[in-house]
Amino acid sequence: MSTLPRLCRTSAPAAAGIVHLGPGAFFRAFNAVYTDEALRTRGGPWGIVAVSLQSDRAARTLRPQGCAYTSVALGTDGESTRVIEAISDVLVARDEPDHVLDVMADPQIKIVSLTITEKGYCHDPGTGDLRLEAPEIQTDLANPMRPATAPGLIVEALARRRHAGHLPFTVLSCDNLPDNGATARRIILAFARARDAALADWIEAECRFPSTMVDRITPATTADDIARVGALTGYHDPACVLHEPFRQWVIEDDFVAGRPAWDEAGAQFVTSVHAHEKMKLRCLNGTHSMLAYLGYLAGYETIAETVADPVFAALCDRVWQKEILPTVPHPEGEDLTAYVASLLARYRNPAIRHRTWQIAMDGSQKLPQRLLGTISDRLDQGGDVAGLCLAVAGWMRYVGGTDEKGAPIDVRDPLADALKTAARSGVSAAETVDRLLAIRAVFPPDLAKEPRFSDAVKAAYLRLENCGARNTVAELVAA
Ligand code: CS2
Repeated sequence: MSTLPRLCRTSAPAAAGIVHLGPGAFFRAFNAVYTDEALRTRGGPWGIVAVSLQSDRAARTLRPQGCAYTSVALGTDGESTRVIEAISDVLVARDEPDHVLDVMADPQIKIVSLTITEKGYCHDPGTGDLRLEAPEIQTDLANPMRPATAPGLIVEALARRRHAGHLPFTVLSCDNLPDNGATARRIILAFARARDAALADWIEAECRFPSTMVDRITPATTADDIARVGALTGYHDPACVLHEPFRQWVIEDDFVAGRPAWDEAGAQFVTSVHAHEKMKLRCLNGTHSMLAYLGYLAGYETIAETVADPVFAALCDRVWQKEILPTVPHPEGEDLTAYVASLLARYRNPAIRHRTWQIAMDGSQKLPQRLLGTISDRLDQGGDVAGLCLAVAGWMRYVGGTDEKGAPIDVRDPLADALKTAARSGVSAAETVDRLLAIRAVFPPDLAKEPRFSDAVKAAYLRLENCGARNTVAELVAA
């Protein structure tokens, strides 16, 4: 138990205009920080009601401190701390679904934003379609007034607004998905259509789903972080969040009924986020996942430790230059060479302890947009994909659940059981790879049957088994 006084709110909360689903570390380091700055400069009814679907952790930690918390930017030259007061309340949908739906149906709420991670969309990451047959979706369709999923909550809230004659809200996806606005739209319309065609038609005509590109490296908060923030600020704040100084938010300016002045806080408003999204998902998240699997197998705990090893830094350079950048359209105002150089500097930041294990989570949901789309595009160009295929092989080796020293890996993934079974049932490396490539939720059939891809993954998988991750990476970058 901390002996420090509890952090406490100092200003009255703004009237709520946003409901945010998924109040994890990223939201507290990103959306709420931008909103806090917009509220401080321009004011307005844009307080945030943060809603967890299941966990009561955010409510338990934030509510006793009036929903204020400390945001700490960890730079290479020291840290800077700020108290964020943009959140006006925190609710848990599992415990009080009616209250959450009442808030979401209130016409004062103009935006429902989301950081629910890839799996929160209940979709098939390979195709982008809602998994209508998924048990949690079937349960929500059978009890639409007591939804437990994000699509279920959003559609029920929109149904109530339509019934009351109100405008819908803007759905603002802030997850690392391709075309995240369009993906959210497709899923919500599919869910609504399965409930009521007229409701789906109304949502299709009236609702807005702008896409966004979000970027700030934010590891999960640990007990050590809470103690460190206590030492820095003199307050006990279990809701604190530690992140890098860098941030970038690119948003399509298409809202039903206004938005906070996020541009005052540096957000970029554009008509299409497509090029920025490809740049970020492929260059940053693609290499993050690559470093997570191969770095973990090589025995590294964090991304900073992994890229401190020169062969891994060289691997990043190789895949950016030869494999990823040739597939990325040029976003206006960006210098792609400088962008990837700055990524390596961000990864190297020793103050950020971003665990390879954390990033390795939910690979089945991440691989398509982070690695597989790039591989398909690069193969279409007749280009090199050796590094990215090694990353896919690293994932396959990781989901088998045993590390290079024979110790178990705690694989967290909605498909963990199926992946482990597939990864362990092959009698040879080639057969193991074939079994994993047959998983349609992850690998599009055209790519899975492309020999330039499958042969490279098989060769890489065999090298990983025989020589270990570090040697395989060293061999590739020396070639
Ligand atoms: C990371 C991202 O955990 C992960 O999968 O790749 O959370 C990454 O840190 C952010 O997208 C950076 O903006």
